Amino acid sequence: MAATYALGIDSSTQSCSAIVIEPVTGTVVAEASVNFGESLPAYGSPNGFLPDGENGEVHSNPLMWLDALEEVLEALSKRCDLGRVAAISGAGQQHGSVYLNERWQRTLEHLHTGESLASQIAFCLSRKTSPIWMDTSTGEECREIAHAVGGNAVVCAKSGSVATERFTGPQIRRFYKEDAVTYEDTQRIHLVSSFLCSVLVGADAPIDTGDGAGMNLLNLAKGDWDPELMDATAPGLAKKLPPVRGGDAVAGRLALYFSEKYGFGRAVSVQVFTGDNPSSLVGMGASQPGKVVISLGTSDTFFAAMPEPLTDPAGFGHVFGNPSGGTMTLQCFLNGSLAREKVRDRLDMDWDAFSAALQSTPPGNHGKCMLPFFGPEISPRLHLAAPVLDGLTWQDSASVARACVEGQFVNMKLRTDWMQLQTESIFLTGGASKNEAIAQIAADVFDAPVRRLAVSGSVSLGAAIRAAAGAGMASLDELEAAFCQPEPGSIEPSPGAAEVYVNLQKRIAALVAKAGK
Ligand code: XUL
Repeated sequence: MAATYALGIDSSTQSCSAIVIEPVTGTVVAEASVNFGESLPAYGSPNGFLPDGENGEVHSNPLMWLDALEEVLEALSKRCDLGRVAAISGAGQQHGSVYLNERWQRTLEHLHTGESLASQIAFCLSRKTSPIWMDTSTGEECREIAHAVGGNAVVCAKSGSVATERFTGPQIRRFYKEDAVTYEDTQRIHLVSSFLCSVLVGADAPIDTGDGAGMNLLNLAKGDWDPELMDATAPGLAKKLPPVRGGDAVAGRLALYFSEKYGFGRAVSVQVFTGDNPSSLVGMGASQPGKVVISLGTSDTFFAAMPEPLTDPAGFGHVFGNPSGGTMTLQCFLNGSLAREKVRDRLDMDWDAFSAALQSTPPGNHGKCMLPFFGPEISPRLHLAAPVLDGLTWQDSASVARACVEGQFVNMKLRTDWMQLQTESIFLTGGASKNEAIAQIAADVFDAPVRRLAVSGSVSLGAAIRAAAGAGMASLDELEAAFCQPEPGSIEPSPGAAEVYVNLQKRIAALVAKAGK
């Protein structure tokens, strides 16, 4: 049988998922997912990371990611003929790092099916656990890195983001300061994405510009490591980092281990892996400028392909490489679903009542508004004990519900204006995107039609699409047309809403300025 399939892998915070697509027929052949907490309880990580980290530390065991990868491939091999896979790519949760010793390269070259990947790679870890994106322990290291290069404006202009706690550079610096001897013994530092890609090709894989930009180490304009940022981070770092490549680079051929164990062919091309957000951009069909993706999850994220490589003068947003070329932007809002849920609970409503409240109140809410932050927020950086209500009391429940959602989207609009995007349509995804009333407010605030995608796993789909496009199985446009179609119908902005929200933007900006004093 001809090799007509492409495989995409997504190693995320809580699970490893994969999808096999057949570009020529536009079909999804098979899918599988393994939840770390449920399927691999021995790792003691019910939510995908080791609980009870101190001082903001959040770590995971990288061997768990390997065991999950094997379980996913095992499940897929029972659902389809993996011998028909021609190309593979993947994505990892961003920012997380894996520390490897001098045995790494040799072990990769000699992977054998007599033992699992995890038991062979275990001896290669110089640091047993990996800090992941939820880790906030590096405030001091961020300040030190920024100071060393002349301030955060310099870090941002070079790397696309100010020194950021969860980013890999500050995490590496903290490790170096805490344990200089083990840092010295570390020969290679990989991201989650490049670690898994290396294992698949049985050789050290590059880091792509999409995921590499989440490290505060990559010079975005040059597409390569920045010597000054590396020096500010830790000594001898240049030797410990793999090379950087664009998202279209091929990392190598799939290692024999996988052919022997799971039935893959002998000539499978593996394209360099990327971060989960860059991969999702592709999976959502938004890799060209014009479409904006808003993902409403535990935290809300806003991302889009960028026409120009700008950076956020306020220092809250990020710029990453776009796996399809150029750059993409990402802005993360901590107060997403958790804030909506807190308001709903305080109003003693279920989601139906919450939606009815949104529908019974007009755009602009008669001037009643809210800064809907419970605890820390990173866009903008504020730490409020409770939301700020303006012209509103908690008794006015329908208006409170609207003020919460309007406050979130208006803040999102304010925080993303620096991107200078010409938004033709907004693609809404994530749990809350199904809520019609919430989607309507997004359309009104951004004055753009909102569409929703049928895609569930946009990260793994993006990886499969990249693999297929990279191997020349179809063009990116053809793949997006076949696999990334929005659900029929769009939600149009309400007439006159745009003017109302211009005023609300001024009010919310004033509340933010006051709260920041
Ligand atoms: C992005 C970020 C998260 C992780 C995990 O900057 O920290 O979205 O990529 O999904």
